Amino acid sequence: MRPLGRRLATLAVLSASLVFANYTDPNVLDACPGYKTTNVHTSGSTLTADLVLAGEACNVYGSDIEQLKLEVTYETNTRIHVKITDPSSDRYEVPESVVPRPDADPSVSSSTAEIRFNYTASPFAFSIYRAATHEVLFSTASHPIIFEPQYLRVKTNLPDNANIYGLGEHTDSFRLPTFNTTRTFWSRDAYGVPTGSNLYGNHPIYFEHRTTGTHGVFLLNSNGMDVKINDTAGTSLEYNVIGGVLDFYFLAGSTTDPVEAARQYAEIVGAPAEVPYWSFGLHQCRFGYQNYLDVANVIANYSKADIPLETMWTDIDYMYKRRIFTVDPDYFPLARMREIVDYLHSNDQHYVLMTDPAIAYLPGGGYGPFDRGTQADIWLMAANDSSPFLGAVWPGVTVFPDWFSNKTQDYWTNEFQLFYDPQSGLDIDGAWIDMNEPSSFCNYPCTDPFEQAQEQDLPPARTSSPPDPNAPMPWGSQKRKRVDHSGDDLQNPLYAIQNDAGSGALSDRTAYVDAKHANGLVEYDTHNLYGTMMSTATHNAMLARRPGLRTLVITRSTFAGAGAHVGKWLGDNFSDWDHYRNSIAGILGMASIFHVPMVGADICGYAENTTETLCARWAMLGAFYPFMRNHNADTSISQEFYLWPTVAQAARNVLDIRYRLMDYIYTAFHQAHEDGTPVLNPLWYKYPEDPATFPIDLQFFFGDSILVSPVTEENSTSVTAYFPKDTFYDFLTLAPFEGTGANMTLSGINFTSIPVHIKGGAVLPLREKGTMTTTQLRETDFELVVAPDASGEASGSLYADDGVSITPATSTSVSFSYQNGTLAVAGEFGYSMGVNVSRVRFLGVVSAPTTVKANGQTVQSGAISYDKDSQVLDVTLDTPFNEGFTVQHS
Ligand code: MIG
Repeated sequence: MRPLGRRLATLAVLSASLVFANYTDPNVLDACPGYKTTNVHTSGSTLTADLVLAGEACNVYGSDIEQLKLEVTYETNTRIHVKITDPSSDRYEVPESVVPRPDADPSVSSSTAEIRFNYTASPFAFSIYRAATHEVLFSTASHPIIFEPQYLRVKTNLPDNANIYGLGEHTDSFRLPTFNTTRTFWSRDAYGVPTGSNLYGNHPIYFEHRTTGTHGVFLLNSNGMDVKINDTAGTSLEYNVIGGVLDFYFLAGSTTDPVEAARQYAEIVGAPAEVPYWSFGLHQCRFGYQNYLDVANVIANYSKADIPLETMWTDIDYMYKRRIFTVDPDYFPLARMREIVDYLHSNDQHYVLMTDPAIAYLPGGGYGPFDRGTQADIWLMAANDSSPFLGAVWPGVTVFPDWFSNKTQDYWTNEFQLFYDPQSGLDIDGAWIDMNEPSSFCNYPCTDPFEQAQEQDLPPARTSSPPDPNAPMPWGSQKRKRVDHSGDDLQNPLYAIQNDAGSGALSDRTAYVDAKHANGLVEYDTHNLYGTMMSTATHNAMLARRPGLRTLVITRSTFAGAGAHVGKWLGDNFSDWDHYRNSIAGILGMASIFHVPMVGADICGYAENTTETLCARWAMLGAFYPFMRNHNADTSISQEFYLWPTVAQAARNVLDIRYRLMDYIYTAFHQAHEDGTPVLNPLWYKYPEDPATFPIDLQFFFGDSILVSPVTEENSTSVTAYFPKDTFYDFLTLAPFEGTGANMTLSGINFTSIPVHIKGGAVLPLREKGTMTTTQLRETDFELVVAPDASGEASGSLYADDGVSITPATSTSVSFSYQNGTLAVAGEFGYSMGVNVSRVRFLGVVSAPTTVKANGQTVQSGAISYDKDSQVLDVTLDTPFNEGFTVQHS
């Protein structure tokens, strides 16, 4: 029988609009027969059954598969795995090598689990509900499952106005709209990161929050898909997937703490990798530094402006004809580049270079990276499987490494060793990987004249002649002064996902869907994994260069699980206020849901020209991105922070705050690595019963307790922000600030300040002051800020280690607790921090103390100061931070 799609296509000649209306008409899909359940077996934690087509096939986008296999496993008390496959064929599944499956706990059964699976036999429909309350979380009732070679459909009913988060990467609101919303999953080079569009990465997980709890649903599938959320005939969420299998993980989350859903998701995709301490410093980058002197001048200028620059970056400009693993001998000569790296390293600064996946196709051209890859036979192959797949990227015509080949890691590691050799090459500290959707400028061979030009092996357009190869470096022979500051139709499946690349075809501007990978895989299925696989390979290559040391790899394209290896930036935004604002939802998605917490947007904006006020505001917002990098497009005006007085001052002010908080956020990253606790929190994670917090995505928590409420409008010096009913403290004055559970307007916020509040209930280990490098910062004393909640209590923790080792020989874990006027500091001090606790600052102290004791001994009055306006009691200690102690005031 001809598939309905084709039949409709014939009709389309008569009435196109009507036919396409039918495609999305839920009634057509809901009228499909679905399956009936037979052969049900249950044992311990599993249920298996056969699903047999329950009526005449509807063949919407291909032929309905007659019989399916259902497998339900209670994997943990909070996780149910529901898998539906076609036993008669070898369908693609996301390889274990890319996303290793989590272990199941054999002691778990359906009677212990917090969520349960229920089904109706005919037509087959299933639901997931909370055991304790019978609240239904997911239900396919009255929406038959459709399973065809290139079309899978599962649809669940949702509560009206459901609070759905996730399903990224996207630039939509953090809480997704529940009407007319399609989230498309298909990696693409998404210049301008438009809203409502598929972007670079794919994370098919959502959390749904209700006042009764938060749960998660993860569909482990890397094929192209549209997830539609609609409110016609009741709110619903529908998966439309063009391949693979239905591989769902349902997470119970929690009825009280939303963060549990995040922790449970980490059990599947892996908790985030720890990053080096230095990577929390400020990063400066741009596309369009013309030559090595430009780069050197930026380094020197940051130093002159007393703005702490931790890491310098260089984009593809350094390459010879934009070929990876080369330097331009005229503009970026190797010897001078090595000098820059040496200078940076001798000043405790760092260097990162870009590496793209696409490799210049230069047979017989003597280009080692191409020749060695050809020799090793590791290229992604064209559909004919006998010649490499060709695209057109920066160096002209290119081939692409196939990360599925078992020889590709060795190849990549070797290329990294050769080019980034500390002795003879460029000793980078981190890697930046771009264009790994993978992106291709045209569907090669290119037809458009502009695209044809890209195909040619041209040197980049340089706007100046080469610099003097022997020019003096701007820092002379001086070391930088340390300033004390801080079978299918792959091309055209009948169900067309809403890909925004080029004309919308799956192969547009990327590897063709019929390109062949090793192990018999095709791009059609694995496309969404390319960036993540390159990430892992790059992470491994960097580890091989510096065994045992953590590394910073920042990628553009990600799939679920990428954060266990690498961090990411949010790609090509614009220098405008919309992108400034929506960056918050972007980082929240990555850090609080997808577990890619080392994330940031291009500060001051990438494309087009920034302005002084936008850049000032963005420098300050960006100081609360976990990954803080100023980056800019080649045709945009320069935007280093020192270029405008206001921006420079804004940067100095906020970097002082960021650096003082560095051990706090480092501790949060360690915690995330241990158990998946997010390093950023949307407000509703902390106030799950307050519906006013559910849509908020212009404020967020940096770590558990730092509430950031940036100014969000151009030219404004005020912000109307929501303050939950709770006790807060102003980060700078430390004075109490009562949230009323309403919007409050903060005004008089000049262009060098940003509202930051401490949530009551926290003890923060802050460095005393910011410094010019993170190395200096680690030699700076701590002060403990005790910010009690309404009941007069507070707690916190500190984790410290050498900041670089994957498995540190020693570490320090300190816990702080405060109640009844007593701060108790206790812990394991295995790692010697070599600094003091200079003082303890008690906030919200309403009257001058009568006595203050440290370790039970009365503290002399000279060491105590109390300010009744700000209600801050300071107790100077100057005690080595290598053992526990108590401080008590009454
Ligand atoms: O086609 O390397 O998103 O950060 O500056 C553009 C040049 C390629 C895109 C990245 C951007 C980078 C640029 N790259």
